[in-house]
Amino acid sequence: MELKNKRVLVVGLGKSGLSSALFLRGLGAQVTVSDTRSAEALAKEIPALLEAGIMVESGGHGLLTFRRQDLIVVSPGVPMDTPEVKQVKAFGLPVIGELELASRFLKGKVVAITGSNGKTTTTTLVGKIFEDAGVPTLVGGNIGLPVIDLVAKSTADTVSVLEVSSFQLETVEEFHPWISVVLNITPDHLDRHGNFENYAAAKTRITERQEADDFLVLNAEDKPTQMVAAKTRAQIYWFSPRRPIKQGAFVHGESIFFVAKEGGKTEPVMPVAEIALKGAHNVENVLAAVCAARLAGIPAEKIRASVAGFKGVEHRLEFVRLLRGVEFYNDSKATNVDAAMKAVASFAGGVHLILGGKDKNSDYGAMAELLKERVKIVYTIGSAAQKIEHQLQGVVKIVSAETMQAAVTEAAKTAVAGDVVLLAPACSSFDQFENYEHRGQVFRQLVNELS
Ligand code: UMA
Repeated sequence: MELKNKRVLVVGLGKSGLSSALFLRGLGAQVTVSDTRSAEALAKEIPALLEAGIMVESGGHGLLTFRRQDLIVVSPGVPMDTPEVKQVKAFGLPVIGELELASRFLKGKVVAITGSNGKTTTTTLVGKIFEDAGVPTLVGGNIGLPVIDLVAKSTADTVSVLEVSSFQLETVEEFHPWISVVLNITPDHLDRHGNFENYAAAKTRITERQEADDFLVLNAEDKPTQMVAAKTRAQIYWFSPRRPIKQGAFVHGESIFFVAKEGGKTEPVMPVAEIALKGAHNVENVLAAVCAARLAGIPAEKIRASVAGFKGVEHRLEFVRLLRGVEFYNDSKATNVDAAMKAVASFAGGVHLILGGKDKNSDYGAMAELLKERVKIVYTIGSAAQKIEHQLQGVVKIVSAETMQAAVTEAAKTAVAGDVVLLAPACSSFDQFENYEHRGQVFRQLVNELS
């Protein structure tokens, strides 16, 4: 892709936009960045951009700015139905995302991991298994490091393990993973994608460019991933925590097994009890990682050692503290109903659950049965609180806490030894926090300050 002297507009000046703009400028493109945030809000970013010779449009997107370009690169958080984006697409201007831009320059092989839940844990785990096995590995993507930042470090020998979101996949064209993993597809981001079908279709694009010598790893217990199977040319490997699989990874009895080829031998990988992570959903994440690692030729005994040594990722069912017999867990990354249910299901009962934040057009009623079974009290916070209270009325005792501080204080006061206080909010964080990491940090700090 020749970009020297080409006019390129980067839309959005978050992590992806900043890295993309500097990368494009480095290639000699004439770069403009456009962001809806004000110049004051962008005061930290603007000087470095101007210094590099990049033009900045702040405080909104101007249609004229969009029209005067050869290429538009959108950040993941910019919806494709943003009026200016829609218009220039209609004029036939090429519009791609940061992932697509990066994949045109990234050297080596790609392992791409998507799913509604578990992708950060699985990406981190796969990265660790590869690194432990001595594979030159880069880890990035939705996990927090734009893929464009990996380009300079990539070589023909590197494997880039990428967490990819539906937002990023929506705009791919030539993105071509060697191994793709779809962990699960459950309703999420319906505010952005409009409906579940569009969301699932975006996820399915992970395999669009895969060929017969590539691999696609799918969850045999998650129906929507079967739609992905119908759309691929790659070799499919399934995983299941419940039943034997002809080609892929599964749990049988107390152990994990892998079958490399249908009709081939079943090789033992490791006892389930050696997995250090909590929760049944993490067994699925491990099974997916086992498939990806075995397909990359990493021996079972090395995988076993890496998995056993993997203690998990911040903000994902992260153990914070034990206080007077009450355990506190931070699952701030549970930003949708399904993820929150998985977190709750990791505990036998006695849960004090902090729910709420910014609603994503979710149905909290879907949690009713599980909450009745395992949750003592729900503490609501944020702008979704009223909707949650309405949908869960009569299901479980609800305390309207409004803020994280009040929720933590109340839950700590009420919980008794053996109970669990769990932040698994089922909502995004943007009403009260900068992002889910910030929300998790605030929760952790409040918990650590309890006396
Ligand atoms: N903006 C506009 N116009 C718009 C919308 C946004 O100008 O119409 C601007 C905002 O004012 C802001 C910038 O765009 O300045 C933000 O861009 P962004 O939302 O794409 O944020 P980045 O910092 O680039 O982060 C993105 C991902 N964010 C989203 O997908 C929302 C990060 O995933 C990712 O880690 C990062 O790229 C690196 O790849 C976060 C996320 O929430 C963690 N992802 C979702 C999820 O996991 O559920 C998909």
